[in-house]
Amino acid sequence: MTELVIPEAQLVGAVEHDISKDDFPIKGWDHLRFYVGNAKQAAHYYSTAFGMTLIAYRGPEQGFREHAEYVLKSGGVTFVLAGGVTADSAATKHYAKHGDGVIEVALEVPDVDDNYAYAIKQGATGIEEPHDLTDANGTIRIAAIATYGETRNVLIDRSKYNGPFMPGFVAASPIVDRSAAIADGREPKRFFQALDHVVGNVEEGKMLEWVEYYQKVMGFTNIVEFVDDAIATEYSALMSKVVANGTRKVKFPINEPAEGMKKSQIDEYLEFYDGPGVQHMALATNDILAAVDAMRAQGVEFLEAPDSYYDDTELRDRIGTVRVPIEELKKRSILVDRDEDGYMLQIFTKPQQDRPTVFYELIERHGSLSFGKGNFKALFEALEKEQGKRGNL
Ligand code: TYF
Ligand code: FE
Repeated sequence: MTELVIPEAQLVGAVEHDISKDDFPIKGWDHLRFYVGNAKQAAHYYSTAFGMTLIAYRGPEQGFREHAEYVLKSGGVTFVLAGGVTADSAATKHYAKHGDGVIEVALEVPDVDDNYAYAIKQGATGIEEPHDLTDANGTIRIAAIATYGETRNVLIDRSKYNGPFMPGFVAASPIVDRSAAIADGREPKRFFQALDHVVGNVEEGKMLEWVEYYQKVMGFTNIVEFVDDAIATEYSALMSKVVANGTRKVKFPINEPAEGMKKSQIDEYLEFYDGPGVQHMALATNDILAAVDAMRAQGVEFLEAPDSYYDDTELRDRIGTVRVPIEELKKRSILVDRDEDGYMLQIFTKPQQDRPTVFYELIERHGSLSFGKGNFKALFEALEKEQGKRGNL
């Protein structure tokens, strides 16, 4: 299988924009750091089921006595899986309260001190002041500010560093050998290439506060989509707004529960995560069909779309022609939506840990810069079906 190479900007719907004039310039995503119950096993899951490659590690062997941390990559996406080695480590405590979850959403910036100073001036809460981390491979400048729940936005300048990840980490070899699966076409080289958006769930009545927070602190703007009142009460009982930086590489949808006929999927998250946090991460892929086939073959569970979603003539009229016959999408439960700029294909996994909290989206954009508004009804009905099975509706 030859990998179709699509420029990252196109994959994630980025637009032409000069960050040098921004108050809070962002080069792009750096990494997502997770606190998990068992990082060794999670690293194996993300290697097999998500096709990611282990590139770096640090733990007790390197003198880090609290955590074992595994760095996995797929194209431009970097995950750091940190597990507690001791009963009172930060990861162990975080896991006890929240289950597996995201602790850091890290952004690469040109000058950490400038970004940090601006954020603090604009009302952000500092968690770590700018400081250097140094080893034989160079220096990283890093700082952290607080966002919703216990989640942090980390700011990183890695322009003076050329080690495998960050000072203290050592290079590591892949956990699994996928070369045979790639050679015989069962798996694409990468299942996904870039991070598209990271969604936060916040408490009822707090969505606008967090939208305004990102507008003030990071100079983000509110883009397109929101879940309007009609959809909110009839199907999903949630409200959602999206903020993005100037290049639109970094997109943060923020959800809050709304009063509806049923208990909101956002309420279920807030209850089981025990507070606000990252709900889903959208992974941009240049071949969603190959990615879904490979992930399903490894046991990843996706939300099912009803057959009626595809048989609807309204769908065919609204969508027009896409790169594959609708039957190919139907076979895999891949959803499709079109806006004024183009179309996109998307699919959602079921929760990826015991608690009904964090999940993933795969997204293949073809010009479309939005979030699948046309799919909200079908998607939210599928989500609520699962919520009902868990007895949480
Ligand atoms: O990120 C988005 O906006 C879409 C749709 O609880 C969505 O992926 C919105 C809210 C939600 C699940 C999916
Ligand atoms: Fe999404």
